[in-house]
Parts: sequence; structure tokens; C-alpha cells
Amino acid sequence: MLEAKGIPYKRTDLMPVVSKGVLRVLGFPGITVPALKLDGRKIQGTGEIARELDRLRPEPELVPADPERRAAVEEAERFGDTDLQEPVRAILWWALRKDKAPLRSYSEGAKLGIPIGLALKTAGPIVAAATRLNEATDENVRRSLAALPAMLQKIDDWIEVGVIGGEQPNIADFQIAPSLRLAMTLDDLRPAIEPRPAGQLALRLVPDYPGHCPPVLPPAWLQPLRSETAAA
Ligand SMILES: N[C@@H](CCC(=O)N[C@@H](CS)C(=O)NCC(=O)O)C(=O)O
Repeated sequence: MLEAKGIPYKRTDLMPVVSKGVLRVLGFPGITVPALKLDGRKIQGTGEIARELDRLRPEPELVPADPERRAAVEEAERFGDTDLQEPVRAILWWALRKDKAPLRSYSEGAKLGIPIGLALKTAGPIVAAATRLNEATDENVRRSLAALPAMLQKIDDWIEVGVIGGEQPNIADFQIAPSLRLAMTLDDLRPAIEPRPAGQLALRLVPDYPGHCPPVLPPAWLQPLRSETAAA
């Protein structure tokens, strides 16, 4: 969003789970990333950051001023922040718990302030905690995978009618595309997403996303996605 506005910034990455404590120590009011220090103020959450950036530099707008368009974009924004983001995270953490080897690839290019190898020494407890926090149980992951086709269709439909996927990305694009792109780092999911408008949007907005997870999910759980790809 900062790049869309042409605002220069410095990026710091935090290890998952550990990020909560670091944000506290830094004096942020909440415990989630993204978190931004802007002119000495501390702003947290994709939505809040977008609205603050719009106040600071109105063009290009992230949250549409037109009320009808804003309502549609905000509905898609909410969907991205909850309906889509939570299952994608659960699936990813389930996969990383099963096989920790791909974890290093997700840290590529991270600006952690400590060597990646050292950070990865904490991987065991972090994966265990993240699996718990994101409710990455078998049952939840299975349900999440079954829900994905309908969510992908919803995103394609929003692209079709121009709620998202326009030339200038809005707040909903920025909530939805990164979760899709994260999902596409899993070989198990990528084929079902990439050919669709949703997948193409994710690749356009987030061309480089670190991480690659080879197939690890039980084939039976992927059946709902496989039949979807075949039908498409
Ligand atoms: N899409 C969300 C992301 C916020 C979020 O849930 N961030 C996660 C990492 S992706 C986090 O910091 N989780 C720590 C926690 O909730 O304990 C936003 O709009 O800001």
C-alpha cells in the first residue's frame, strides 16, 4: 500500500508468534502485524493503515469515497481479513507442522535483524504455537479445503464486476491477494488457484512471495479442489 501511494518506507520482518511480544515492547497497542510507525504514530492492521494512508495522501484511493463502491469494497475487505485469511493460515501451518523443511524458504529475504539460521532454531516451538493459535487441526483444515472452491468463485466474481482487480488496487485487493499468493506457495493448492482470475490477480499484485511447500496434504482432503480444477 505504501508503494501504491509512492511513500518510501523501511521494512522490518518479525518471526510469527514472537511478533506479539516484540510489538508490545515497541509500544504498539495491539499484537498483530502489519504494524506501521508513521510520523511517530503507531498504526496497526491493514484496514487502519489503508485509511491513514488515504488521509495522508488521498491519491490513489485505497478505500473508495463513493458510498456504493465503498460498501462493496468493504464487504470484500472483510471477507479477505477473515473468511479467506483464516483457512489459508490453518492449511499452511498444518503443512509446516507435518514437514518443517520448507520453513526456511518462507524466511528468504526476511529482514529479521538476526541470521535466518538462528531464527530457524526457534522453529519447533513457533510452529507448534502457530498451529495451535491458527486452529490447524485435521478437522479444521479438511473443512477449510472444502470451503476454498466457493471462496475462489466469490473472488473471481468480484473481479468480474470490478470490485477488485482494477488497475489501481484498493484495500480489498490488498487484503485478498496476499492470502491467495500465500496459498499458492503450497504445491497442493497452486494448480487450483493459478489459472483462475483470482490466481492471476494474486500473481500480479504479489509477484514475489517467499516460500515453497511441496505436496504434503492427504489427497482425499484435496478432492474438492481437484474436481473444481477439472470442471474449470
Ligand atoms: N489481515 C490482517 C492481518 C492481521 C493479523 O492477523 N496478523 C497476524 C499475522 S498475519 C498476527 O500478527 N497475528 C498475531 C496474533 O494474532 O496473535 C489485517 O488486516 O491486519
